[in-house]
Amino acid sequence: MKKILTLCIIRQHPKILLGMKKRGHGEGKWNGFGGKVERGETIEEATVRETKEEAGIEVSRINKLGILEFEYQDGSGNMEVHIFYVKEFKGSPAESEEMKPRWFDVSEIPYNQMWADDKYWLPMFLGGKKFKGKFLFDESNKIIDHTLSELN
Ligand code: 6OG
Repeated sequence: MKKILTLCIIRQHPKILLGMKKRGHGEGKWNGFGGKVERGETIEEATVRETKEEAGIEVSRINKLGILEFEYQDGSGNMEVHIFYVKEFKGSPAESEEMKPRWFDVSEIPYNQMWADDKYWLPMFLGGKKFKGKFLFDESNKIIDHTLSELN
């Protein structure tokens, strides 16, 4: 079965907040904040909860911009990730057991230390576009195939 996950990227122009994942899936990569949606919880509630747990901040007025499906060639770990844009939050970003947050200027996004799919969709996200797509990875996390389209 497909897991449903969230991904939250905070933007205060000209910077976005990313976190360095310290453990588990995606360790050593910069990414937004997020994780699995738990039973009894909406996708939006999970987005708020995960961002609080991982970055210590309380986001509000979250805005969904994208839905991406990730699949692995061996059939393992299929997921559907809901991607949110956030402008407002309370508190200041703090390191957690899972993530080390840092602001990046939008002209200096560390794509070579991010998931391979990010360079495809993050420019759309930063342009305020809505999108959906699907990425197929091999076991070394290389993209074998993908689709990506803008939604109106
Ligand atoms: P936990 O499994 O640690 O949350 N995530 C991905 N993000 C991108 N950009 N590309 C991928 O390519 C990803 N796979 C997972 C979703 C994992 C977090 O990492 C995101 C979640 O926010 C395969 O709970």
